[in-house]
Amino acid sequence: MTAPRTVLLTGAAGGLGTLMRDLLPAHGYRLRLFDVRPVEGDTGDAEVITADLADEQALRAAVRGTDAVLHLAGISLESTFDKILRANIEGTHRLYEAVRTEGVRRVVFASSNHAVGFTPRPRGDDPLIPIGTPHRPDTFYGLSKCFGEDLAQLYADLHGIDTVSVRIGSCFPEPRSVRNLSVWMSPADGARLFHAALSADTSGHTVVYGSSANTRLWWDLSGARALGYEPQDDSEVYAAALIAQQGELDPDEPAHANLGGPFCTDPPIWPY
Ligand code: NAI
Ligand code: 15L
Repeated sequence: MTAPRTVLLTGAAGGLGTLMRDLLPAHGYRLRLFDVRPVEGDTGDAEVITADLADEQALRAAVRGTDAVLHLAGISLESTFDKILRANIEGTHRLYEAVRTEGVRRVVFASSNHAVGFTPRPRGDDPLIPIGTPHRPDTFYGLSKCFGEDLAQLYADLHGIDTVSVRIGSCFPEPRSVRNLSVWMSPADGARLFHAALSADTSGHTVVYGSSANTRLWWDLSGARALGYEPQDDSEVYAAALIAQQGELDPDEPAHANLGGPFCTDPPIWPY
C-alpha cells in the first residue's frame, strides 16, 4: 500500500496521544486530532476535533479524507462494564463503521496486554509468550480489547479493512514498576512501532505485541519486527533503581504471577 500521510489520531488528549502527536509528525504524518476532551498545548498545524466516539456524524467527518486511523481513544484502565461498553466497545464499533463508510483502508488499534492478562508470565527458561496465545482478559477493560481485536478481524474478512492491533505493554516516558521492565515501550519506540503498523505492506488483521527490546521481555516481538519495527530502547537502564525501590517480582504474589500483573487482582493494586 502507499504510505499513509494524513492520519486520524483518536484519544489525542490522553497520555499516549500527547506523546504520539509530538513524535509521529517526524515520521512524515499530518495528524488530525480527535478526543472528547479538548486537546491542550501545542497542536502545530493539526486539525482538532472535540467530539465523543458516540457521535456518528462527527466521527464520519473526522475520518473523511484520511489515509489511516490510529485508534487510541477509550477508557484505558478498569472501570464499570457500562462505561467500558459505551466508550470501548460501542465506540470502537462506531469508529469502524465510519472507516467502512468513508473508505479508509488501514486502522491501527491500541489493544493491550490485558487482552491476555491472565496468561502466566514466563519464568526462568520458559519460552516467550507467543502472539497466538488465546484471549485471557484480566478485566472488563481487557475484555473490550479482545472485542476490538475480533471486530478488526471481522472488518478485515467482511469489508477488506486492514488493521494492525498492537497489544501495548506500558507506554510511559519511563517504566514505573518492576513489572514494567518486562513490558515497557518507550515513547520513541512506540512511534516507531505505530509508524511500522501504519505503513507496513500487510493485509487483513495482524496482532503484535508492543514494547521496547527489553532485556526482561516476556513476549515474542517477531510479529512487530516483521512489520519493519526496529526497537532501539531497553528498560534495563531503569532496573537497578526500580528493584531497589520495589524489590524483585515475587512469583507467589497473585499480582506478580501473570502478564497483566496487578490487573489480575480485585481491585488492581498500584504500581502496575
Ligand atoms: P488515556 O486514558 O490517557 O487517554 C485516552 C483518551 O481517550 C483520553 O484523552 C480520553 O478523553 C479519550 N476518550 C475516552 N473515551 C472517549 C470517547 N468516548 N470519545 C472520545 N475520546 C474518548 O490513555 P492512554 O494511556 O493514552 O492510552 C491510549 C490507548 O492505548 C487506550 O486505548 C489504552 O487502552 C491503550 N493502551 C495504553 C497503554 C499505555 O501504557 N499507555 C497500554 C496498553 C494499551
Ligand atoms: C494498559 O492497558 C493501560 O492502559 C496502561 O495505563 C497501563 O496500565 C498498562 O496497560 C500496563 O499494563 O502497565
